[in-house]
Amino acid sequence: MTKVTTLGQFIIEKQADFPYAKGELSRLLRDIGIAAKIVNREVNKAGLVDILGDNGTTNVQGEGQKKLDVYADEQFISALRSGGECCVVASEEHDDCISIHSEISRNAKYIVCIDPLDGSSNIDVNVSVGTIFSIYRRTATEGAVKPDEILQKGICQVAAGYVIYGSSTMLVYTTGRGVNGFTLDPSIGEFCLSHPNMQIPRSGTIYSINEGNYIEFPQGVKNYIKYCQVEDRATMRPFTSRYIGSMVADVHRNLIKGGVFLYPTTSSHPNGKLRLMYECNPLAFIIEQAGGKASDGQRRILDIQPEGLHQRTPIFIGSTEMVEKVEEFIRTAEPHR
Ligand code: P6P
Repeated sequence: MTKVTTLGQFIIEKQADFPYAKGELSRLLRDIGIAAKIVNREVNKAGLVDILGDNGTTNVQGEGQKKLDVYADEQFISALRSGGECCVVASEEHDDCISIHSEISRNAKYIVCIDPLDGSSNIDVNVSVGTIFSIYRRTATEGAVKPDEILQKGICQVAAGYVIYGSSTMLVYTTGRGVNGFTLDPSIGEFCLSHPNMQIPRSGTIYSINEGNYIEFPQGVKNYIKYCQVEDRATMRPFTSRYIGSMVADVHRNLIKGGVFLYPTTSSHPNGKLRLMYECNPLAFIIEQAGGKASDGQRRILDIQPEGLHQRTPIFIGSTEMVEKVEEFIRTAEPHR
């Protein structure tokens, strides 16, 4: 009988890694795990209940909100509010940060940035979606949280993770000491350790990009795509193109199999489409902790100083050798004439 380690047991066991830990981060991670199980229940029965389709509202990005977007947002904020370890939540679904004022969270020291349901346009067609979260410690010890406490660089994250609602539901997270994956066992309603110490292959043969935007890409990215398509058995090319359109699913596949996910600038998204604070930074922290790399083409994602809560960035993330090859093509490309 193999030993089953639940997420809760694992978090407590690993708390010993932090000598001064008083359990707040452990409780915060457990609160997120609980909300993930609640959201999973609704995602899994979407189509049977009136929770598919548009909510008839738009978020700060001007994107139409799906009913499940709003539901997931409410569940995570509610779990963080009742858990008492979080003082502010920055969510993709809200223009401004949400202060969590409650008796039990008066001196809470953690800030959570979250994309409650990433890739939600895929919900109605039954394709994997995900939740992405990032956890920072307050830089002040009391009083109202100031904007600069929230706009911290990705290197300041104390934890980050994602939930992928796919053929199975997994929660993958890091606290800066490696990456561990937990699969939800519906028979007991617990996330169980299934992928201990995840490591991304140093290289791979999968590239993941929306080639429909090809004509809008920077020349270096176009050159890299052509490189991927040239036959060269010595370098395992042509590579395989895989694009799900749900960042969590694309990055998760590459974490397991090796590969690179690319979302460059385009004319419709001159600063990139994906958000720094609650998509790129948490996934970059996880991928780096698994031995991979994440950059905007020039800079390490985790070194970018955020200027705004919903700031976007280009991102190239995955197997180190593949990200470095993309950076090389970007660096050496002739300027577009
Ligand atoms: P496109 C989903 O809307 C998302 O934010 C990411 O999950 C995904 O990788 C990307 O946008 C897909 O964007 O422009 O290819 O549809």
